[in-house]
Amino acid sequence: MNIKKYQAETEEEAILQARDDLGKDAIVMNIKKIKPKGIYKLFKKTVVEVTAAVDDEKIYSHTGVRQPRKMQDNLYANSDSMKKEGIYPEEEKSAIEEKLDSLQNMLKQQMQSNMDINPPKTSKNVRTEEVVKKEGEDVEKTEDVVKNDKKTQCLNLIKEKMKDNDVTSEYVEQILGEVDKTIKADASVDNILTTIYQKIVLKLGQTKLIENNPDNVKYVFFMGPTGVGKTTSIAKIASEFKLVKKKNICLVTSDTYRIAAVEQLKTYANILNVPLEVVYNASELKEIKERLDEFDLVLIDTAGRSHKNKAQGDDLRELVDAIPKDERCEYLVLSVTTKYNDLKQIAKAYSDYEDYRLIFTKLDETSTLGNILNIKLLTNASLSYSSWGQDVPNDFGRIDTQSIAKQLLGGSN
Ligand SMILES: Nc1nc2c(ncn2[C@@H]2O[C@H](COP(=O)(O)OP(=O)(O)OP(=O)(O)O)[C@@H](O)[C@H]2O)c(=O)[nH]1
Ligand SMILES: [Mg+2]
Repeated sequence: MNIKKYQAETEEEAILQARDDLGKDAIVMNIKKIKPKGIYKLFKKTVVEVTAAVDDEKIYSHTGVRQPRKMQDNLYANSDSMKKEGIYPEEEKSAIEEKLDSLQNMLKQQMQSNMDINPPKTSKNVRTEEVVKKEGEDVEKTEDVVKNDKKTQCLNLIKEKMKDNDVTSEYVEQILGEVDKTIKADASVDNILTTIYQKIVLKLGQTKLIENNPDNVKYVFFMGPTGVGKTTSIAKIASEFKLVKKKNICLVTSDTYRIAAVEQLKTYANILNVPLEVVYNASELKEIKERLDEFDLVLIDTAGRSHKNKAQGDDLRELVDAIPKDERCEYLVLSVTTKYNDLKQIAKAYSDYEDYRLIFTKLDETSTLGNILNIKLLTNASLSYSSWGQDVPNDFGRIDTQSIAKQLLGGSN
């Protein structure tokens, strides 16, 4: 993992610098504002500092050279001189860091009480268990045992927390296995926790929203199981694009199986004062495409489908293929409350869609968010939006990967 910090006047500029330097796969780990101190307050603006990271393999593919970079190199890539002059030493702690702090304290306390109940082996009892040849060797070994004991205890606690949050054993072992090698035997709890937190944020990856689409991608399909919140998600996105971004949008529904489904979207279309088109099949969508091309964005609702129903799957595929590949994108809407085994089957049913993105709904209905990480790792699809309630147009927004990583490690929301 390679982590660096970038400072600029705006968040966007700092992120651009990070992507320029680390490649397009760089993930934003943290954003904070840094206020200039003392007399400099008068002359210098507050700057935004973005911490970004990328997995080592991704750097190699970006640069094309297998040449590991040192983590501390160029840590403050664009502000070395400012740092040396001490202009920006007063750093505002971001909310996420404060929450990680409280997490660290909690883990430390837990480890301490574990140690009290189950103290690590002392040099004395290790000595009785091992055949010791030299006195010096013995002391060194003993220290290693104690250090490793602490590290193992901490990793075990984190492992438990992740499993409690429904991250599958497979992915817990994978993530901890990957970081284990990089954590020193005498690493502090803070250090271990931060390393794992960063690894999870990296694994959750970059989120991809509709506004990140190229201009020609204006058709957006929403697909997924029944009752997960596809139509509600569309209403929330439509209201953002129409009322906030002032875009010319159109809603389309192909969910003609239920009268109520058309009525539901029609209600939202009326409230937002946007047109609604109803199509019964793929050829009808093709027929009206020329008219739809006039809009900035076309949001297409589809009927909820059981992943076990092949015919429904074929209809959906045909409908999506009615729009050329380079003009559309697909969002698979999933409820985070669905059992992982079922989510796995659902993901399999959509596996022939190469580049879909994931929306997770009903975050308000569960306290364990492991499924988000599980499905992200299973499908490697990009995460996008999440929803945490029924209130349209609120309770909806970009998936906050930092907050999810924190919650998976036992932190509170
Ligand atoms: N608690 C909670 N309820 C939600 C959320 N998103 C949607 N719902 C509710 O879930 C129910 C189903 O939502 P819809 O948007 O109709 O789901 P759908 O996927 O379009 O359903 P079908 O069209 O029948 O497949 C509604 O009662 C929504 O209000 C959420 O994030 N949290
Ligand atoms: Mg619906």
